[in-house]
This record gives sequence, structure tokens and C-alpha cells, in this order.
Amino acid sequence: MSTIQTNPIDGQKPGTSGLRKKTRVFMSPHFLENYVQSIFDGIDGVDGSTLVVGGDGRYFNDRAIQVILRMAAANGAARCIVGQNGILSTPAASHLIRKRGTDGGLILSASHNPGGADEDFGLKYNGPNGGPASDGVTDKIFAKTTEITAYKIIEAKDVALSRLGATTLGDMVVEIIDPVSDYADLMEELFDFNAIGGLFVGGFRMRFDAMHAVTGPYAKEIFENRLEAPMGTVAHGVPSEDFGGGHPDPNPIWAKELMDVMYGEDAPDFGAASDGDGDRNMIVGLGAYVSPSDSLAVLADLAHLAPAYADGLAGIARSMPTSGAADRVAEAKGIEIFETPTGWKFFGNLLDAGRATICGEESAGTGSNHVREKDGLWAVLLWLNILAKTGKSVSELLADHWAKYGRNYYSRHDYEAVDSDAANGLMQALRDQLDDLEGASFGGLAVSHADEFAYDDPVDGSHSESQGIRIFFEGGGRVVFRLSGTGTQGATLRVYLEMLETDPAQLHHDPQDALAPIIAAAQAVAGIEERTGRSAPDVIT
Ligand code: VG1
Ligand code: CO
Repeated sequence: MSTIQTNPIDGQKPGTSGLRKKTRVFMSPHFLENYVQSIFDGIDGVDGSTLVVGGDGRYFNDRAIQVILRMAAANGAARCIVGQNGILSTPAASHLIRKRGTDGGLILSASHNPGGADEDFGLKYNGPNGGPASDGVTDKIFAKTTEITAYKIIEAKDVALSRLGATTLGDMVVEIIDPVSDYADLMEELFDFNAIGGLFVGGFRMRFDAMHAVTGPYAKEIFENRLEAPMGTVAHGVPSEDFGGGHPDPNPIWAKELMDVMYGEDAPDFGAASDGDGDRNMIVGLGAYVSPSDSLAVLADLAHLAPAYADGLAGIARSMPTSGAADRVAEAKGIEIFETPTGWKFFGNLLDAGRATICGEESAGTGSNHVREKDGLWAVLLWLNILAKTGKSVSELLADHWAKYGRNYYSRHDYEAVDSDAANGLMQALRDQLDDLEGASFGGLAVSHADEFAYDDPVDGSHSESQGIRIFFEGGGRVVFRLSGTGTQGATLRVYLEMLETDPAQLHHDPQDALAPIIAAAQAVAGIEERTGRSAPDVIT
């Protein structure tokens, strides 16, 4: 074993979901090693521990895993459970951590960010409950990065990641497992596979776009093998190091090919996609794109149609920028609704405590208490289970939902790679004028309330500040301003726009049209163009 002297790494504060950097940063001398040692030290060591290790298969995934394994061995870990060829989707990793009762795991992914030598890489630690490290643990890991002086690693040959079974590395056991089977078994327990399979027997057609990312093998096993959907139901199902040169982000912009199919001639009945690491989902029916916030609300409303949720939900949790659609479902059901900061780590305590059963984010993440991550294929299967049990189409279910609860028109406008000082200046200016906003009017919309979101965890009492600026308008509109914590270049300003509509005659507009007054008010109140030099967002979802 070697102890290698090193120096602290500057400013490597993990963001919304672990540490994300340009791949070349992770590949630079000692960088990955320093961060891995900081994780091990931040969780008080891994002596005698069992860890799950796997990633989304992007460029550098396999090399990084070899380094992590040699370091885990040097730090005294007893066992690492690794997905074959280094592959594990994020929800599958979360499930394995829980199922095998391990001390946590390391997940290698930059999620929906592109992959490749000149693109993005990421690494995060998930704890024994299977969920992303809490803010407290993340702070400890960050503190270690600023004081690290040495890391431990053994010298050894590469582990053959393709060979199933157990081998040893130093004194540590490395167990290579099939990344798909445990996860597919779990899905089969949660959902009514007979009912869903019946859809396909009846001629129901679906297209699942794996976007050249990690869900390909999972989707093929679940849809084409276990549910016997026709071969070819899964598109772009072979994971590639650079996601086929694409941007594995399941939204109408980056999954345009799927949108074109679903809105084209001879479209299938149902379309879905997932992201780089398999935790996000996009749902689109025949000519009916489902916004993630609506998806959360519909799934929460009808989850009892799936066996795992037949007894109802304990509560629903949504991130603050997610629309209020789920709130009215919770109200109608008489169950608790929680509003948390952005990022799945904030749902963990609520799920562990049995307070929430289903959680979701506006960024195409939905999940439940079956794991401690959002789960793309889980959401697709719950939709299919609901379609099978109701016999309705996606557009019928949406229409029913809006008729019953009203429609929260919703959109997110992203301004990417903005100059960091300009973005911070914009946020600070908003912060400074919060007290003066109440009662002020922007393009005819009066502000009813404005604040900066902070969260007190109802389970452990921890407090998180500066989680986004919210401006509420008279009549049910809202805009939220927030800076992304997952980008790797400059700052990304996210502007979340929402408007509640309950008039039955006004439920079928294009969201951008319905939101036009809110969009104008958002631009006016924040001075987006003056401060960032951008006259339009880069991505509208
Ligand atoms: C984004 C999303 C957030 C999500 C996070 C991780 O964070 O807005 O909702 O939890 O990505 O998603 P940010 O800080 O860039 O807005 V992913 O699929 O890692 O795993
Ligand atoms: Co993801």
C-alpha cells in the first residue's frame, strides 16, 4: 500500500448532486484520488465497510472505478459490490445499497450532462439508506478536500470488471454483479406486470428512448424481455461513452427525436425517455407531452392502482420550484405535502421517516420510497400501470386531472454559461429588493408576497438557506429564481414560471402563451437582459 503526499484541492464544493466537473479536471493528476480520499475521510473512514460502486458508463467511468477500488482496498474496506463493466443506474445503485445493507456507495455520473473527454464527469457518495449524502455529510467531505495532505492506494492490476463473481484486491473482496436483475425484480414486485403486459398483447405501442445512456439494458430486460413488448420498443438502448454525442437529458429539447415521433404520423401510444444515469424521466402520450410537475401530481393521484401503493400514500413531497399541482392532490386526499429545496437529498429523511411515499421535482425526477433516488423507469412503469388499469390514454388522464384540480401552467427558462458575477449580482439585487416587492406591480401583475426560500427539515431539524427566490403574484402566479448547482461552466440561471388556471374553458393553451404575463414580469423584476446580456433563454422546458 502507498500513502501518496498531496495538497488540498481548492473550491471543490459538491453541488446539488455530488461533485461535477469537466472530465479533464477529474483526470488531472491526483484530482480523483484527492476527492475519493476526502469522501472516505468525510464519512469517518471505510475500514471494514462494504460499498457499492458503479456509474452511468460515460467516458472515464471504468478508469475511475479502478482507482476507487484500489483506494477502497488501501483504506481497509472489506468488500466492494460493482456493477458488471462498471455499470449501475443511479436508482439501481440506491436499491443495491439498501438490499445488501451496505455502508453506502459511490456513484459515478454527471447525470444529464454530456459525456466525453471534453465534457462532464461526476462522483457522489450515497449513504447506507441509499440516498445522496445529506448537506451535513457533504459539508464534512468538502471540509476534508480543503485540508487533505495524503491519500492511500494499493498497487495492483486492474480488476476484470466484465467477469461476474468475486475476486480479491489486496485484502478486499470485489464482487462483480449483474447490474440489471435485482432492479428488474424490484420493479416486478412494485407493479402489476400482468396488467402492463396485457397492454402490449392488446397492441399498445410504446417507444422508450434510452438516449444511448445507462437505462438501455434495464429497459430491454424490463420491457422487451419481462413484459414482452415488441423488440425495438427500446430505442438507442446501447450505452455509449459519449451518449452517441448527445445530451442525455429527457426533455422536449434534447429528446426531440422522441417528440417528433410522438407528434408525427403513425405515432405510438406512449413515449418515454430517461437520462444519463437513469434517474430522470420524460412522459409523452399521443400528441400529449406531460410536464414533470403534472406527472408527479397524476402519479400521486392514481398510484393506488399499482400494487405497491394500493394502501394509499403517507404523504407527497416536491421540491420548491416544482409546481403546486401535487399540493391539491395531497389536499384532496387529506395527506401531508412537503416543500423541500432542490435536490433529491432533501427527500431522504421524509422517506426514511415514512412521512412521504412519493416525491418529485420539476426537472423530470419522480420516485418513491422503494429507493432513495429519483427513478426514471419506475415513473414509466407507474404510468403504464395506471394506463393499463384505467384503460385511458395519457391525454385523457391529463384532461381528467386538469378538470378536477385545475391546471398549473408551468415552464422553466434556463440561461446557461452566464458570467458568474452577473448571475450572482442578479440574485443579490433580487434579495436586496425583496421587502419592497410586496404590492409592486409588473406588467399589470401585483406581487402578493416575495421571499428567499429556506428549509427546516421536519425530521432532523437541520436548516438550509438561500434555496431560491420566490415571487408570488395575485391570482395564483409565481416565479422562482435560482442558480444551478450542477453546471460545470459559469453559472446557470433557472427561472421557474407557474400560473394556476381553474377556468375549464382555459385549460388547453400552450404553456408559453398562458405564462406570457408571468414571463414578462420575471424579466422586468430581475432585469435579466440588462444583467446577463441575454435576450432569451438557452433552453425552455
Ligand atoms: C438539477 C435539477 C434538480 C436535480 C439535479 C440533479 O439541479 O434542477 O432538480 O435534482 O439537477 O439531477 P440544478 O442545481 O442544476 O438545478 V440529476 O438527474 O443528477 O441527477
Ligand atoms: Co440524472
